[in-house]
Amino acid sequence: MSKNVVVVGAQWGDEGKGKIVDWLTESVQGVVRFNGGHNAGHTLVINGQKTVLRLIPSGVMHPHVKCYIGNGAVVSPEAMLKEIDDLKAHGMDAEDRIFVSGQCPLVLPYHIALDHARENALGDKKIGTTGRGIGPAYEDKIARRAVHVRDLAEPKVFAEKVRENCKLINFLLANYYNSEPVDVEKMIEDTLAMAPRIVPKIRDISHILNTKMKEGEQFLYEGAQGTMLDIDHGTYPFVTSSNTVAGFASPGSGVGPQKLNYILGITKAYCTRVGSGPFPTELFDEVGKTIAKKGNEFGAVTGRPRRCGWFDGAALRRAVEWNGLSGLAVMKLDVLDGFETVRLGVGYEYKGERIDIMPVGAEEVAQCKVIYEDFPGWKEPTFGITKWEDLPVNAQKYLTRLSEVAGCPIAVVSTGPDRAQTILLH
Ligand code: 2SA
Ligand code: MG
Repeated sequence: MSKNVVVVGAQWGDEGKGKIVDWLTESVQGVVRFNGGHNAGHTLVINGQKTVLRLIPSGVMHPHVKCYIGNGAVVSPEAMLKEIDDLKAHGMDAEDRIFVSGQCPLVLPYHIALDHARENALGDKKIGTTGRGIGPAYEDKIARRAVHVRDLAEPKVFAEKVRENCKLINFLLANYYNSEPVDVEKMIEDTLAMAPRIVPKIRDISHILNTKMKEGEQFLYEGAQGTMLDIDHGTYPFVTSSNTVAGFASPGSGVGPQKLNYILGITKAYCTRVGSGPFPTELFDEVGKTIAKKGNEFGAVTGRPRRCGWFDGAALRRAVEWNGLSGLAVMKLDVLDGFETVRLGVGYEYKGERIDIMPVGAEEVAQCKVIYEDFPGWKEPTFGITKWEDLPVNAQKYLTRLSEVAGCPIAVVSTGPDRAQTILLH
């Protein structure tokens, strides 16, 4: 795969980006996060050991790799340090290889309090957020009142900004949401106590990346969440608060779009979603439960059970367009082993017509009835297979049609959680 690669989730998140980024990291010098925060949960299994990464890029398990958190991400100092300490406790000291843009908005306890209060107030209309304060932190950014990572270097400026923002937030919490206001001075003190470990990590990430690319270094841009959760294009309002599509790797890290050479879309061989919102191929029967169990489909951050369904080709087609995908990595094929029949969504019936691409907007998507093609399943296990020729013929046929419906070639097939359990096609 060529030079600078962007890896994005092509569905609703949890496609297995962590494994692929970790795997591709062998051949790059740095991995860059450009959106989201510690709402992401990227699970890696290396030599049988499981690690969950949230904010730290998934390339961190390779000691030669530098990890960059670009300006498009939001940073909780507490979550960041906890993750670094957890890694250390697992024998991976990455303290000196993690760098953060001073321009990243901070996620502070007041954002978390507001996230919870909003969700509670929405009742059964709730978004199903991860409760990590991500939405409110991006709200501050767009409203031009964000407290940035670089403010941690200026305690006075930091405290003033937080105090000012909390006038409004505490008013809302107490008077509108009927919930506990935040102890502002304690929050300032606790956060500033973490500054001595965060401030030394601040770098001009954009300039570093541009300089190093000129010198011939290669980078991986690691997206968080998935395409259908994109704030602009996803099933709004059931989306996250950042752009999850590949194009955002550019403004989210400060490199020009022409520097991004290959866009790899990660998809499962089936489909999952966590949180509320429409999901046309969702299964409510035993098959869905079997997929959830075999695929161990629980939120890596919150532990919530993920909703499961068949592969949705009409949604993937959209992801191919929105991201400009160069290739697909199809993950967790082995989870489909042993089914009598495997179904593939190839389009929808929508307003009495057949369409082959997902419509835009949550209400529109909710009205879609899926048109399926059925494939005979395969009895032989695909688990751990490393060559396309070794896959059962029925699995090959299923994947070939999946690629055709999505309108994108398959570059990688994953047959197990370990780095080694991977088929590379081109
Ligand atoms: P938020 O917290 O404001 O970003 O939530 C808004 C929506 O975005 C969804 N979202 C996610 N969907 C899948 N995976 C995510 N990360 C964790 C994981 C999720 C977890 O890897 O398993 O542990 O629950 C993630 N992060 C945000 C969220 O479900 C809302 O629909
Ligand atoms: Mg995840």
